Amino acid sequence: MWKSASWMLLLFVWVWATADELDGEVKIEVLFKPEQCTPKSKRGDLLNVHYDGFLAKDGSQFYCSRSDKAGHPQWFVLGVGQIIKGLDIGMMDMCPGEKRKITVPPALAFGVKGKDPVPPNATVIFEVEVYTVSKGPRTMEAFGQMDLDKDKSLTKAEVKQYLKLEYEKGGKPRDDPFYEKMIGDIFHKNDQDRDGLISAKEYNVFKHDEL
Ligand SMILES: [Ca+2]
Ligand SMILES: [Ca+2]
Repeated sequence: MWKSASWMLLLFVWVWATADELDGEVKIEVLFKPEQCTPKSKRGDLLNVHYDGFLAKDGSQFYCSRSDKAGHPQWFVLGVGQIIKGLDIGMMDMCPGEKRKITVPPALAFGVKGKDPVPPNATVIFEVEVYTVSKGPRTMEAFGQMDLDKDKSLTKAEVKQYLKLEYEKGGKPRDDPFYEKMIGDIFHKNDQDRDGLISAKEYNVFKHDEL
């Protein structure tokens, strides 16, 4: 008797898991892959990307990074929730130059409510092109690179130096006011005790395991 009950339970769990998987599946189609495909993106990396967003139901376009924010490719840290979940999943293991078409179900995109102009419960398709993949600002390796005098805390000057180098590496150097504003934002968010320094503990909010 207990045996058939546990079989029922197994069946139930299996059916439920299958339905959940179908609902939550991110479909990845590689449109272009360079022959030299390194480095591959992973969680915590800083990506520079152009992307277009379309509604699956009629193919209409709802977003184009090429016509937004003066057409600069967008920067974000992969795998930490800065972008919709479906893209955090669908953009793993990508190298600079690679292009993908990523189909994302509503649960991993804009959900039952949608987000203007994306209607409720919409499956969305993103065409993404990766420009650069670099060590994210949230790895302790990056912290070590930024901490020039190795005193285990970051001054504004140290952070600025690092940002400048990163933007120059990405081929998009910026002017001073741009860095000053970014540093203001970074310290506002991270310098929790307001002593004008970012300590290793204040910095390392995503990856506690690396300390
Ligand atoms: Ca320092
Ligand atoms: Ca501090």
